[in-house]
Amino acid sequence: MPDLKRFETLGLGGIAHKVQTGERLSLDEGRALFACPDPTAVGALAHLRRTALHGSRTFYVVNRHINYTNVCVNGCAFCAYQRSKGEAGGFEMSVAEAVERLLAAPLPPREVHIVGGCHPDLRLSFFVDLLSSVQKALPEATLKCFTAVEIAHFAHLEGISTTQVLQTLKAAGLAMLPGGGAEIFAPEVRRRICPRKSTAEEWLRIHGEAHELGLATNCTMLFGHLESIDDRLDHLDRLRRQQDQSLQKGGNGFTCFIPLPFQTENNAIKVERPLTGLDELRTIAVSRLMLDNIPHLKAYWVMLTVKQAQVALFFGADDLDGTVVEEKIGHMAGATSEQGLTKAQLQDMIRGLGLTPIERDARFNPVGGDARFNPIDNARYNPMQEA
Ligand code: V47
Ligand code: SF4
Repeated sequence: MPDLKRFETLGLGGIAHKVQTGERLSLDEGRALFACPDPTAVGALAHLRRTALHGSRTFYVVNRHINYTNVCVNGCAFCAYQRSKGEAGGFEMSVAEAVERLLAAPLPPREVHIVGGCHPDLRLSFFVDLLSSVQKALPEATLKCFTAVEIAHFAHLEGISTTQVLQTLKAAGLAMLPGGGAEIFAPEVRRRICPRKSTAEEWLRIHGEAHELGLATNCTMLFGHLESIDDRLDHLDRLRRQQDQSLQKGGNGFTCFIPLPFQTENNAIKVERPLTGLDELRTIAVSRLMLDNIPHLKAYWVMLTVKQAQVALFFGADDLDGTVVEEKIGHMAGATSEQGLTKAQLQDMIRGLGLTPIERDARFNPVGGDARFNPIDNARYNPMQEA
């Protein structure tokens, strides 16, 4: 039973009541959570919500990231990964090389995560070939590839609609879009950090189109750069409104939200006050509480560090992501985490926290020996109604 007195003393009594009944929190209530002097109380509320949704279950996936090029026409100010065409350090990976790397992964990946820069010359036929070759080489894997920003770029290069691009890629094996490219939706900040990238409206529209076509998608928020607390709340609110719309239309929706703390190295943004560990945890917790219609929240250890990701599992997160194997975007911007983790490391880490590891596929269906857990029963479990 939650200690309601503790939340009342902090002025969070009304919010605690809503968290118990599953009622939607307002933006003002989000502000109160960010302003609360005790971040551990905010974390405790988020943990109640996480536990109501998933019990002690903590998901992980055997996956492999492939970054096929770092050549990009967008030049976002926060990006340490991007190079211009012809610039030293730029690279393009061939289809054969991508397949070779995937086949060389220590375990066959169940989720293949492919993203890259917006390359001026790579045409849609290249990506169709890439998807069908990967699917042929790894028939069991779910292909989670290309951010909405890349989809918009392909459509621009081909002179066709983003829906047509999605249909073409779906026919070649695409099952999911990853959540990248959302950054922060507030137009004034977006103009300063990624002026050439798709707008918020475009990003959300493309995810809505993907949902209607039966593709699942993830969503992200890049935080800790030039945005305000209100910008973060606006971002979360736009995501949950898009999710309402997608679900009302009967399509798929966002499966998982990934909060991405800004990595400060090798890029053009100078932050006045870098994020503290508690800022990161509070933002994760508020996200869990505001995003009442998105089932999963990822503690992405690559950006958080492994230790902070473990704490995040008690601040609202229920997923540790995966083995990853090789990651460039965060590490080139100064992420100090490992390059990859083994399945045994992920399991031991989760068990060591007293939580229950569940191996999942890209859509969060339990797999292997863990397939006996029924995700629907799981969602009904509510410890707040037990006492
Ligand atoms: O869109 C770029 C971010 C994202 C920096 O969907 C940075 O399952 C922090 O979206 N500091 C790509 N972040 C990563 C991403 C992702 C990762 C894992 C899983 C999933 C998923 C999605 O990385 C970009 C951008 O927002 N990024 N530079 C930086 N300096
Ligand atoms: Fe290009 Fe993505 Fe980097 Fe922006 S974040 S410059 S779109 S690779």
